[in-house]
Amino acid sequence: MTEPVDLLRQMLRVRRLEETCVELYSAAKIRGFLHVYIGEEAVATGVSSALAADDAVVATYREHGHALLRGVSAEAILAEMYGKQEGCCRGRGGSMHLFDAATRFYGGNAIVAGGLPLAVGLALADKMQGRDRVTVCFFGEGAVAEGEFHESLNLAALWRLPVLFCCENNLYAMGTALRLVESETDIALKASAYEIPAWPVDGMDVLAVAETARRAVDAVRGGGGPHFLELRTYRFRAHSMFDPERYREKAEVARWVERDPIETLRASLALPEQEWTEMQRDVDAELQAAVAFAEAGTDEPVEELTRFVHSDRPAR
Ligand SMILES: Cc1ncc(C[n+]2csc(CCOP(=O)(O)OP(=O)(O)O)c2C)c(N)n1
Ligand SMILES: [Mg+2]
Repeated sequence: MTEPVDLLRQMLRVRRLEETCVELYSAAKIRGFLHVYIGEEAVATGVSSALAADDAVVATYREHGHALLRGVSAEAILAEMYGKQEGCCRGRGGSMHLFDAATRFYGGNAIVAGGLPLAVGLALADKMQGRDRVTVCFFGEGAVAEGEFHESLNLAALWRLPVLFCCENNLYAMGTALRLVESETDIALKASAYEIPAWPVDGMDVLAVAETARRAVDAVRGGGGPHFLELRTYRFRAHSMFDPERYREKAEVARWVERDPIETLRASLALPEQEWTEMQRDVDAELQAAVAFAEAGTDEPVEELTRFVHSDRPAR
């Protein structure tokens, strides 16, 4: 089991990565869309701590932290966002489409609910090949309104596939509040309707997330079929860098910020000030090196831009 202090460090790495992205975006170093995970770190950190090296992760466009936790380097992530060749997708994916086959990180997906069928396919392949691997699929509660959510849960349950569904319920899908669009807002209950064991989890408490995820992953790996976690969390920042946030009250945001997962764990561990300072220094050094790496990266030559768009014509 991952030590609590290591969970703290991992959450801090995700937080600093996201804060760095915001700074770089403001400086126009990163362009396009940018969605950050600040406030939700306990979810990806706790779940990732339960995974083995050859398990797979599928995530959304809010996935920088998930990639980092899976083992994609901060260098490869930032270079990707800069659009540099040294990025994990040669700079062609950008913020929303991080992907890395070596760590079995299967994206980064801009389509709401688009990752669910992909995860079910990965899990089906593992089951057919008799491989002892688990696929974890992260998605927002906005995905619950999509047909793919229901199709994917149904097939995963019917075929008893080794997939762990992790719904990051942060209460909003862009400006749409969950309570205004779903007749049943208990998402774990919805998943239970597909005969999938499903639990709500406090997504601001990394220890609770890690423990529940460990049990769920063990059950999936043990042949128990798909499992489902509804991780109740909150994003502290806007949906993306273009969002005036007119759909929620500042007081509501402030109430959740009081439950900051990093500050909560730090307080409960009573970490000595010196250890905390050192941890911050190490994480900052990692990110400074990653920024320098991305800055020094190379743009793809213009003549290569059509490469990978179509496959080369096979020789006859
Ligand atoms: C199929 C589809 N419909 C609409 C959109 C536009 N869109 C982008 S993000 C988003 C909200 C999704 O919210 P949620 O799933 O709760 O994830 P969160 O952003 O809260 O992490 C929407 C509707 C999209 N990307 N894909
Ligand atoms: Mg949401």
